[in-house]
Amino acid sequence: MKRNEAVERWVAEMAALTGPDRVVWCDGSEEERRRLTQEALGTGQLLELNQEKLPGCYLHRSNPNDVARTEQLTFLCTRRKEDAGSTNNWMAPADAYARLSGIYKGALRGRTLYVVPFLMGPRGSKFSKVGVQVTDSIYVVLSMRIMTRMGDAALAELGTGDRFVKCLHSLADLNPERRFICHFPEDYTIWSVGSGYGGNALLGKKCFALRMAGWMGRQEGWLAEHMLIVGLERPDGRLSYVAGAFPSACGKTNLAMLVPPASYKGWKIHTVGDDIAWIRVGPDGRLWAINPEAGFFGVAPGTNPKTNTNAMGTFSSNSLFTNVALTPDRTVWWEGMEEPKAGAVGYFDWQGRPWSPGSGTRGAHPNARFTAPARQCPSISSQWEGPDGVPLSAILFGCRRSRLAPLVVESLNWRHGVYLGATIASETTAAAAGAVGVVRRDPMANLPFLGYNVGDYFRHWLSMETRCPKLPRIYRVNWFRVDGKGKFIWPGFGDNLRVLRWILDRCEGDAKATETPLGNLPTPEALDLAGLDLGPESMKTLLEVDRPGWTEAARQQEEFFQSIGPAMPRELVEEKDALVKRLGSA
Ligand code: SAT
Ligand code: MN
Repeated sequence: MKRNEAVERWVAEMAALTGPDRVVWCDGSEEERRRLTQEALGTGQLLELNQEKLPGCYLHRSNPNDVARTEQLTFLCTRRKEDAGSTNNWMAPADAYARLSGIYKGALRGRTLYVVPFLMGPRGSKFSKVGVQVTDSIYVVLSMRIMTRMGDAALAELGTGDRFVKCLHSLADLNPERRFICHFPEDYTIWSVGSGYGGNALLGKKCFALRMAGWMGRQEGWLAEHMLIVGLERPDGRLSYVAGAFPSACGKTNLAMLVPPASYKGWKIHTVGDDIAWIRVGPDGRLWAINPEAGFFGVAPGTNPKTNTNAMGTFSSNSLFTNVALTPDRTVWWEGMEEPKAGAVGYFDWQGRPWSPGSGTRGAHPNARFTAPARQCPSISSQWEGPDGVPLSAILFGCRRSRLAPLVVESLNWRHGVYLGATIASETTAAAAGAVGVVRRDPMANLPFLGYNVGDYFRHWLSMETRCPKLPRIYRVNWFRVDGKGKFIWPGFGDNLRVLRWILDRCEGDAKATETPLGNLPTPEALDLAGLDLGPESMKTLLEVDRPGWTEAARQQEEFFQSIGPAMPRELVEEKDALVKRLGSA
C-alpha cells in the first residue's frame, strides 16, 4: 500500500499523545481478522460462540456502565457557540482539546494503538468519504471492519490526499466521569474517550456519518440523515425507493428488510440501508441516496424469525453480538426469542452471570446489539453499493407515539413535509442512556445526531426546494399507537408494507385520501387491510385527528421553535400557525 504522509503524520501525533507500546496498522485482510479475534479471545474481550451454529460469530460484553449512547457527554466544539445551536452541548474547541488531552495523555501505556482507515460509502463513489480512526479496542476494530469498508480499500480511496476525518478513540479507564464524545467539524476531527459502546466508539457511524457529514452536507448542498433506505418492487416489476427517518430502536432495521404479508404475492423488498442515508440532488433532478455503511448495528431484543427473518439470516455468521444472553450450547438469546423452559440451566445473562429463564430478570440488555455485514442480508439490494445510490420516491418521518399521531399523514407540499419532520416528538428508548418512554422532541429523528444548529438544519432542508426540481413526497408515520389496554393497535412489521403501498400509490397518483388539518390521510378503504384483524373502531383510532390534542401539540411546538432562537426559519412557524388555523375552523 502506498504511504499517505498526512495520515502518518497525524497517527504519529496521536501516538505521541497517548503513548501506546505498539502501533498496528490495519489492512482489512482476513488474516488480520483471524489474528485480532484470537487476541481478543485471549484477553476475554470476545467469547467464542458455537462455531457450528454461528460460524465466525463472537460475543462481547461491555462494561455495565457503558451500554448506550451518552448524549449528555456528547459535544459539538465549534468556534462559535451559535453554530452548535440550542439542542447540542457545546464546548469551546480549545477547552475540549485541553480537557480531553489530559485524559488521553499516556492512556495507551501498555496497550496497542490500532490504526483503522475506513471508507464511508461505496468504493469508487464520488460521494464516499474517508476517515482514519485510532483506537485501543479490538472490539472497535472488528466492529469497524463490519460497519465500514476498512483497511487498504480506504487508503487506496484516499490516495495521497489529506481530506480525511481524524478520529481518536480510547477506552481509557471507562470512567463515566471522564467520558466525552467531542466533534470538531471545523478541524475534521472527532475525539471520543471513556466508552466502548457503538455510537460512542464506532466513530464512522453517528459521529462521522451523521454529525460530521451533516456539517459537510450543509456546506456542500446535501443531507446526512438518520434514515433507512429500501426498495419496494411490485408484482409488475415497478421498483420505487423510500427513505425513512425513525428514532433509534423504533424499527428502522425491521422496516428496511421487511417480509411482505402472505397476501402480497410477487412483492419484493430490496434493502439498501438500515440507519444512515446521504442524500443528494442527482443529474435528473431527483434526490438520490447512498448508504454510507457496510453493516448493520441492530437492536437484538425483539428480533425473531417472525419479526425479522432477514436480520436472523444476516447475523447467522461473521457477526458480533453485544450484551446478549448466552445459551447452554453457546448460541445467543434475548427477550423476544422463543422463551426457553423456565428453570432451564446453563444460561448466562448479558453480564455473564448464571441466569435462568423465567427468573424475572432480563437475560439480554434492552439495548443489546448485533453487528452484521450488510452483504449477508437475504434481502440486500443489488444496488446497495451502486456509486450513485438510488432515487427516492418518498421520504418517511416516523415516531413512536402511543397516542395522538395517526398511522400515516401525507404532507401538503415540501415545506409542510419539512414541518412534519421538524415537529416529530417521540417516546425515548433504551438506545440512549436515561429514562425510557418519555416524549421528547426529535426533529427528523436526528436530534441526537445534528452536527450544527437545528435552525440552520431546518433551513437547509427547506432549501432543497430550490435545489431539487423533482422532490419526493414526504409522509409522517406512527406504527406505535396503543389501545386502552396498552396493546399496539397496528400489527407493524411486514404489515407496514400496506401503508407503504398506499404511499407508493399516492406518489403515482391513484390512491384516495381525505384532506384533514394535519395533512392528507388515507380513506379507510384506500388502505389494504385484507386479512387483518382490525375493526372499524381500531381504524378510526389509527386515523383520527384529535383536534384538542393537536392544538396542545402546536402550543408545545411553538415553545420548541422559540427555544431555537434567531436561527429558526419563519416558514416553519408559519406552517404551525396554518395548522392551528385549520384546527380551529371545523
Ligand atoms: O449506537 S448507535 O448510536 O449507533 C445506535 C443508535 O442508537 O441508533
Ligand atoms: Mn440509529
